[in-house]
Amino acid sequence: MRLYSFFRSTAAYRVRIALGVKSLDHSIVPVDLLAGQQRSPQFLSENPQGLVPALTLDSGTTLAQSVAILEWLEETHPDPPLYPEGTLKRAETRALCQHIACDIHPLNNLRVLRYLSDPLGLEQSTVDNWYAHWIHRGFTPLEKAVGQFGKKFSLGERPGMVEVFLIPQVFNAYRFKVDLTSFPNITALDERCQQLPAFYRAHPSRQMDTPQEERA
Ligand SMILES: N[C@@H](CCC(=O)N[C@@H](CS)C(=O)NCC(=O)O)C(=O)O
Repeated sequence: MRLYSFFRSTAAYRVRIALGVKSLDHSIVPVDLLAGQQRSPQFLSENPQGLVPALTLDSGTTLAQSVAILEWLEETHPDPPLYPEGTLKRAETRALCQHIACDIHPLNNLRVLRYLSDPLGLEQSTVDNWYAHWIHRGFTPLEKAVGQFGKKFSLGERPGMVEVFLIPQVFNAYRFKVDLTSFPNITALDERCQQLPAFYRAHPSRQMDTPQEERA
């Protein structure tokens, strides 16, 4: 499998974590979003949506959209599972994941933040306030949900789909210097996950396209 990725992309980071948790062999094809490579004819021929991640399977088919890719990985490589047992628990997990993927991430992704600056003309400080506002609104219900994991993970002794979505969003919030002191459960969960090999290796500071100055 080939994962089209950008080191800092939170949506690609989700898929990198899941590939690692499931120990699936893959190569990474970096797509430099800052240089606009996502709009190149070559990349658009792989993923007409012009976004990372995209996953090219051994059959040659390319899947787009991180949620679709993660669901495909879970269905075709169920071991270890990223969802809990039981239809209700799985629905609750999907609700948390979609809260992040649909209600937080799209408001704060690269093209939206850029549009706020140009053409809308907002100052960088106002764009930063926009970013922090949506993180605070989004993290408030998540903080309560994560509190129920105690000092463990969403699946008890191990992390699952909630962490796959949440940890990249926490990374991005830190990158934008959002004050996360009112989210101690979330930041503690992030620290626990960073100790685990799949999360450690998927981190944006450890990718082949990570610039020297952003390497861990
Ligand atoms: N809903 C998509 C979002 C993908 C997305 O927004 N990717 C960003 C990076 S995190 C991207 O490729 N941005 C390129 C651009 O905005 O031009 C998913 O979950 O895969």
